[in-house]
Amino acid sequence: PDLFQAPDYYNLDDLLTEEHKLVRDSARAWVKREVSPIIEDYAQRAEFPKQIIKGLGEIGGFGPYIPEEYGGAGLDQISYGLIMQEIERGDSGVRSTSSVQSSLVMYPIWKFGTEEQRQKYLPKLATGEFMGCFGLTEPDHGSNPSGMTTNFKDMGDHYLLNGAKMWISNSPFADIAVVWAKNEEGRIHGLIVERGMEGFTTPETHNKWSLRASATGELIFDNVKVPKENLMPGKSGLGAPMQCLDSARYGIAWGAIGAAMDCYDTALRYAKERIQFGKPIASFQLQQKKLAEMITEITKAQLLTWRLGVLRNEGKATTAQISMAKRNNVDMAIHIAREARQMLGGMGITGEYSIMRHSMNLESVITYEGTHDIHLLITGADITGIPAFK
Ligand code: TGC
Ligand code: FAD
Repeated sequence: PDLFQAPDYYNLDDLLTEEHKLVRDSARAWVKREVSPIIEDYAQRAEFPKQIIKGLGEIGGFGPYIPEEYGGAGLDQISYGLIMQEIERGDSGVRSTSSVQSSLVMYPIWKFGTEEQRQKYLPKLATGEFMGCFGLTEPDHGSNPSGMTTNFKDMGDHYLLNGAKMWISNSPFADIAVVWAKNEEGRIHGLIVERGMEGFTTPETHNKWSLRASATGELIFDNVKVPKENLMPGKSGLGAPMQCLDSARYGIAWGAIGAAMDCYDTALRYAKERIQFGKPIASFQLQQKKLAEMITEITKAQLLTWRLGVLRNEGKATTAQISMAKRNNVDMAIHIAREARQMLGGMGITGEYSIMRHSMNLESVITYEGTHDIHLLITGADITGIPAFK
């Protein structure tokens, strides 16, 4: 009773194990205690609440599926999804921090790094002692990362890195950056760049109206000397960062449900309490239509992600299946946020309620990790065999 309301119209709980429910409920309780009471203020001030980092590590928010021997939580993909859902019920920006650290920093080090790199970085990333960021997007290359110009040269005893990345979540405070850059043959590789390396700077991006509680910035490399042991040797080519994106996009598909649930719960409660024309607004058919459609869409999204989680646990989920879920669920959430905002009338635009913040946050979520258009084209390419992006 102490926890958030959680729409579960099709008894999805029956499909979860005791461990799934335990993991979800501890994340839910933590978000209610540590995130929800403070997040609106931080978003209004456009500041990342650094004090939540330790707690995020404790609930499994950093590397939920990374093996315990490296400090991760060793959980399955459904538990990972449920953690993302609960965190994003609080705020998409906090979920971003968790997604980046888990799927875009820890995942590549775990999958493509050397044993020394795993030992050096993963346990500290799992607790939040080290924070990481992921540099793929550049000022001139967003949807088409393969065109990147950031590059490194082999100087014998080290690499020399030059270029710039833009729109990088966590960059202003990250201790390390997983950076994707081309070698002299034009092949993409991942390098671990550490704060403090000469020529490496991370200016913050200001004046965002979206994801205000998440810090975003650039990564600038001006003749940065990167030790050779910082290259991740396990995989090269665009497929390496794309494999990380598969994991992060899967988490976002779950996270978007959390934001939608919070908007739906808020609108339902408000509609039952708000009296106009002598009746609760929930008694009017137009408002019932909005609520009924919201719970229908949330339920469909829950079933999609649950099945996708099972496929991922079996190692069978395809990139195109993940694209479909990311695209559908973020679009679902952004529509629900907009309808829920209207149901609160004027109150909906204030920070007294979470809806407007979710609505603005979701404008980033529908753009990052592949835009709404790009995910549609990935589905199109998958079903026709003809990629339309080129
Ligand atoms: P394409 O020709 O399709 O592929 C190039 C090579 O990569 C391989 N590949 C994959 N391998 C493994 N897993 C995947 N998911 C893969 N996807 C592609 C592919 O097999 C091929 O290999 P090879 O050996 O044949 O060379 O590449 P393309 O250049 O045509 O681009 C395809 C496209 C447009 C779909 C893709 O590049 C794309 O998804 N663009 C969107 C970019 C994007 O999502 N950026 C995200 C940046 S990170 C971020 O936003 C973090 S926000 C985090 C937060 O705060 O939560
Ligand atoms: P563009 O690629 O320029 O796209 C502009 C428009 O053109 C879009 O509507 C797009 O759908 C459309 N378009 C592009 N190509 C096609 C096509 N072939 N056919 C049809 N339409 C097309 N990146 C990182 O690497 N790391 C991060 O941590 C990170 N965090 C982010 C945080 C925030 C808050 C934001 C906003 C972005 C972040 N990104 C990050 C970058 C994000 O991944 C890119 O913004 C995204 O991939 C889109 O690239 P772009 O902004 O350059 O848009």
